[in-house]
Amino acid sequence: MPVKTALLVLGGLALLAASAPAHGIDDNPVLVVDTDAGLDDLVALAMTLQHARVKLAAIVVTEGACGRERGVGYVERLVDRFNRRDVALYAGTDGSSRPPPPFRASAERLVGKVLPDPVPPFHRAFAPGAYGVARRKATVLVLGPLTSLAAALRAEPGLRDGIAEILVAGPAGGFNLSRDPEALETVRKSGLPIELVAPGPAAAKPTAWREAAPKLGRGTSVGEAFLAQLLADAEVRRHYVEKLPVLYDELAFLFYVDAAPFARTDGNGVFAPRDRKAVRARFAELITRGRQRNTRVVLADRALPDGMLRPDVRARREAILRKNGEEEWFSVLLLTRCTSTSAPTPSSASRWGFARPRS
Ligand SMILES: [Ca+2]
Repeated sequence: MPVKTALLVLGGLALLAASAPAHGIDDNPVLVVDTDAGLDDLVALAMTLQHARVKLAAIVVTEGACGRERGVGYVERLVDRFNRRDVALYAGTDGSSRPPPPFRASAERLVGKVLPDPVPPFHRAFAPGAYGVARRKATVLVLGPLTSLAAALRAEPGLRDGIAEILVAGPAGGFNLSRDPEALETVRKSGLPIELVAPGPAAAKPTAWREAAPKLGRGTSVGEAFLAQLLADAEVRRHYVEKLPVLYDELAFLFYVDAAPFARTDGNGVFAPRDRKAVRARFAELITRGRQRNTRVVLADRALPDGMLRPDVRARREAILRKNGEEEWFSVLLLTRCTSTSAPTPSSASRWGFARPRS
């Protein structure tokens, strides 16, 4: 990144440093992910797609690690695997005339290896409205270059009113910010809060992953099965673990879910993980907990309103979730008649029935 651009970035971010992080899946549950479909993007998306409480409204696939057309086809395969066609999937803008980065050919080949077979296209053409979510402000989680987000803000400046904040994976000089300096300038000038989530020593992947796929949980979530498949391929493992020895795009999603294991690294809105153990535990939790199968079963993927449960069952639910998790609670739900006949009230219906208490 040219020095002048870097200074502009830091200058812009310094203005935001005084404000506390505004994000969080509880206070702002609508999320839009902008991705360039690298291997780390796929892992971050796997955690996002299977999370029971994240309201993922849209995914935009911008050129970067992968080209736009190839990338959006790859993300279609991933979204289909998680059976999340309820999420609006958009191709990014074709506004970038930059030559491909030197690692594109290998990124496209390796990403293609770990995904399921191609599916008939279902993505939408690029539209600025991808970042605009009706009624609620969105957090935009940027895992690739800012090209599409900037194009949307140029085309529809009013979009900024619908965006609560922008979280970008990577440090100020990282690929996602330096790939398209003009886009960075547009986003910076929008005045929207920007926070960067940068890797550091605490983001190191376990060296054991170089040898074999880790056993992180019971192997029952779609996300864990996907990670295991990804790391079962020696060539992919070499790239994902040795060439990229730290969590990168995945960190931004970890930060979105819970900023506690992160600390501000300076006065410029850049956060980095401060506790390796906490980061690994959160990563394991997010990849292993969530969607258990890729077909919908009754209420499996929906929050159950408190109003549908008798008070004693609500207390029992909390105890089960604390002790044995969502899978156990769902089994109990299927086997027991525990719903009441009273209709949920609007306020109770808006709450997360399956929410696990935040620790
Ligand atoms: Ca990326």
